[in-house]
Amino acid sequence: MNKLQFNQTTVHVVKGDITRCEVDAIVNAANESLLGGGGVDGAIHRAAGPELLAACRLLNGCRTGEAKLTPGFRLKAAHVIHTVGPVWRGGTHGESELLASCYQKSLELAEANGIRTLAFPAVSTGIYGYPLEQATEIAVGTVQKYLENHPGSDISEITFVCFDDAAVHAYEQAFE
Ligand code: AR6
Repeated sequence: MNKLQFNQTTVHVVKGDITRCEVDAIVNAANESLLGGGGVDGAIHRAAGPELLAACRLLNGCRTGEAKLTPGFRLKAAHVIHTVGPVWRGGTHGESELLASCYQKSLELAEANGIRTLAFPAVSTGIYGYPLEQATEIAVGTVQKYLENHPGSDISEITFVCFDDAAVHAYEQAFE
């Protein structure tokens, strides 16, 4: 299964490059400095241009599990939601709660800013080492819980954007 429907919101998984998504907001898997890095963070900063770093400098960082908003500058997406996932340290350091918080806070920020279409990367599953299957279960479960708790949500589309087939497969499993 690669698609779920909750009231007026479609949740789906696609393979691709999140920097090319034509959505209201893409989510960045950032670090607490918000001053750029590798992985999807580096790709988003390259695609958005130097204005994004300048905007991020004004935010004074972001704590793990929190989310902050900037414009998208040269991206097709009007906004970037920067969230900071936990570094995987064996699973006994609150990683699952922090990762769930990334999705919850990103959705709340999107809703508060009139964002209707939103794309997430698989936060924490690259450089931060979070096991993929566990991370995608948290991603899908947190989105599902959010939509169940917000039946009037104006968010119409949530896309999980994956760089590779393994991640697509993990989301499809989590959708079952
Ligand atoms: N589009 C979609 N997914 C992508 C893209 C892309 N363009 N590029 C990578 N991914 P990671 P993290 C996938 O490492 O684990 C940075 O240095 C990737 O395959 O980007 O949260 C930050 O500054 C993986 O599945 O983020 C932090 O220091 C997922 O995105 C640190 O890395 C997340 O991988 C954050 O590490």
